[in-house]
Amino acid sequence: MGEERGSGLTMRIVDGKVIVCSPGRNFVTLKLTTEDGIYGLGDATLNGRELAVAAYLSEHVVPLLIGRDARRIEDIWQYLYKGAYWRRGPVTMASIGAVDTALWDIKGKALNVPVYQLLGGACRDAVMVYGHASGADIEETVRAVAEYARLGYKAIRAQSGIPGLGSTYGVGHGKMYYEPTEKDAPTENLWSSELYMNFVPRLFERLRKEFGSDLHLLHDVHHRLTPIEAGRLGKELEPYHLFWLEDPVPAELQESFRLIRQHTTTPLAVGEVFNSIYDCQRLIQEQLIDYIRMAVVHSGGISPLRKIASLAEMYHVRTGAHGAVDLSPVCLAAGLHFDLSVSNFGIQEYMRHSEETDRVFPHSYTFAEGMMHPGDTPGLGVDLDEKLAATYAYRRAYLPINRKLDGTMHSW
Ligand code: CS2
Ligand code: MG
Repeated sequence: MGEERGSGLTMRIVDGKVIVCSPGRNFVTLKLTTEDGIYGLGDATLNGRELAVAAYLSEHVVPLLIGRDARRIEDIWQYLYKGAYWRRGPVTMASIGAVDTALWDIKGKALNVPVYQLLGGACRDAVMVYGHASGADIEETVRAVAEYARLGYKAIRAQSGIPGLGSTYGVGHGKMYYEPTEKDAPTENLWSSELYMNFVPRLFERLRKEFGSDLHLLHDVHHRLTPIEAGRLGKELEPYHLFWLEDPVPAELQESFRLIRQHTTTPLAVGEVFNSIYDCQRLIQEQLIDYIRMAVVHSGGISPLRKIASLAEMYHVRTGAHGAVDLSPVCLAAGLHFDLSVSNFGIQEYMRHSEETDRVFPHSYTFAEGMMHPGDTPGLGVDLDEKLAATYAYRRAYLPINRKLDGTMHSW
């Protein structure tokens, strides 16, 4: 089973443990241990559906890994992807992604190098990240953007409450931390595309007036518009030179981006809910987007994400990985190694984790002047304090849902 001829060495996987904890929010982590005591971590968190992935891993994947050679990363990925018969899907891909990430971590530790060195080495000194500024109204959002700029961020995503709508997704309660889920049952938000589209250009007009043209400004539509509405919004935002407009429409229908592209030069970013290269191959090959936002955990790991980045590179599409709080520090670290090593990196999302989360996942990555670096610790440079993790019990939590003013379910 997977022995390399002539090497005389093996590094058998002897244990696989799935750790579910909730230091401020829910995380699922896979820990694989080899016969020589080296262990690797992989993030397997699927926000709001965590236990499905935990069961997939512990019931169906870990038993297959015991005795397998941890050095054979690509072969194990193919074995789990093709061998499942049921390819793709967020649960499968988050599970495979956790295995792949843990194996890269192990290989880095075994060879005593940070993972980015295994991926071809650094293409840049550090990785530009964007932070999340939000407020209940324009004035509060302006203050939040100013705070991020003061902290050194070169790129800031701005979201604001919309007059006439009670609560809006993407608008945080606290200052620096934003948590989208609610315990026990989903919050129901009200939505009006008309009110939203009339408001957003005013927000960015104000932000450009306040901060000038150098700061990168981003905005997330959260899949809420139709293609023609997104075309109009993109066009109206053109004078404010956004770095990107994210998830303008639900993206199951890749060709819908043709319509948006016909109407606007505002750069488009999409992909946080994708889990396979087949979710974005048309978007990339027809150059319908500018940034692909898939992250390590939900795309099936570092190995497949590198293939997606290579496809994107051919078509002038850059990466802009999802990095919200539900992607654990293990995924963030894996993302930073990936970001540092691919030539067509664009930007990395960085939503700060809570202090509780950071204590459970000690890490070597750092933030300074709007840039991040994964550090030079062998492997990914993230650990998991299992004892501390065990003090934070899992609690069911859901992402909000969205209804139009007449009660119709709307895209979240
Ligand atoms: C958002 C996230 O970070 C983003 O761009 O869209 O808040 C996203 O909704 C959550 O990560 C979903 O789990
Ligand atoms: Mg988003």
